[in-house]
Amino acid sequence: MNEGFEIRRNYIERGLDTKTQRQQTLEKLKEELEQIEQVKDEKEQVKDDAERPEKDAIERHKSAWEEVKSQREAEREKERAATAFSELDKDQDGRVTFEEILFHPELDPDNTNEFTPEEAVSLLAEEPEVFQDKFAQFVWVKIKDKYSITPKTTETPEIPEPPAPPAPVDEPPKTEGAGDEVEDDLAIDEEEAAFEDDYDDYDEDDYDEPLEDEDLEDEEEEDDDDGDEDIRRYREMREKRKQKKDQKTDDDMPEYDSYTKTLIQIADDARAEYNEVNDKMKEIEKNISTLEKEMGVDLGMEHEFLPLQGECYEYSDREYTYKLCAFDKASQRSKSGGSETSLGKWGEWSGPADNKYSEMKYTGGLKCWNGPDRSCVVKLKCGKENQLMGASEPERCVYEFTMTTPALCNKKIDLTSGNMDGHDEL
Ligand code: MAN
Repeated sequence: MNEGFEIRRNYIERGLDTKTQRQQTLEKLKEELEQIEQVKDEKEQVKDDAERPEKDAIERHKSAWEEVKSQREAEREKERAATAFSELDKDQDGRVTFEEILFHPELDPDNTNEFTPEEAVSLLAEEPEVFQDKFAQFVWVKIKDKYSITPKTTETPEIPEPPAPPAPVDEPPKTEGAGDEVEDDLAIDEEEAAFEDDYDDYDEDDYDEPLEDEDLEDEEEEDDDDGDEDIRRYREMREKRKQKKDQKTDDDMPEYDSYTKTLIQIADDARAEYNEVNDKMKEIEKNISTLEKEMGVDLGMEHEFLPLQGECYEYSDREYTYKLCAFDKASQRSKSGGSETSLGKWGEWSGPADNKYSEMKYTGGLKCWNGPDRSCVVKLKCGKENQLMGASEPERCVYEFTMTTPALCNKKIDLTSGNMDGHDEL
């Protein structure tokens, strides 16, 4: 008791010191917060001011690009109409007649087997024949979705060849020609699809690292290793596809002009500065909230429980290891493994009115099956060390820890007289 009494004195000193320190730190943090809030507001203003012209310039660039694209599309549409006109105009007399339209049964408006002259006339804007201008203006839009080019020699309709079956995966890779881009793409698609069908189980990521030269040599020697060969070809395909994606085509938006780029750069800088200050501010707010939480805990009349705050203590019986993190949480872990079971979070001092600091209560732990949320009471008594002395479960899911702490040693014995000379430090 006497040793504990001395330690308690020290605890009180530390407790009061820390209390003052915390108050000072909190004040400083609050000042910093006020200042940084101001800086943040300023940076936000600068950022907003930079983002407005940036947004306008980007929108201008984009809408100019949209304009170009739609003009190009209109051009292409005109070309398509001209090509169709020339193909439809079988006798090349500069007019498309309803008789010529009848060569295209796919244009039948009601998709019946019978494509009548009346129906053909209706497609030609109710005329028996149209010139190119009128065709482009009124007719093309009505037929373009259904129209399909047929071979010029229609006397004996040709039966189209059935499409070639997809290339089997163990065929040698096709040599790349200066062929049509679309066809090329389709070939990659087909080959890739065939590969993926056969090699569903491969995890692409497993094969992402670049092949060493050695590996390639090995592959050449060990021809029987089809799997590796396929993987290499699959990678080649992906690489080809990637290169295609990276190439800029006429359909990609052109780079921003230098004026817009400058505005974006200015706005980027303003955003970066704003974010930096904003992050700092959040950090300060977090520190304030942690500190306020710590300061919100009742650490005894003289702050004598402060040295326990943030410390954890353990006690093991045959089945479980119990843990108390003072003013934070209590838990239980089975010795045979498994995860920690929460027995409650710091709640309140729950001792009797004349000895309030002799008992702590932790509540709201993991729900007990068919029972209450787990909770834990910690019975404290004077001892020269902070130590968990026991743990029990007097009722199912209601736990009781016993603990010694010098923080409760508020009496001193006169060793000569045996008198309890101590009294509350107060
Ligand atoms: C676990 C432990 C015990 C508790 C039971 C209730 O086994 O938390 O302490 O009694 O659950 O089901």
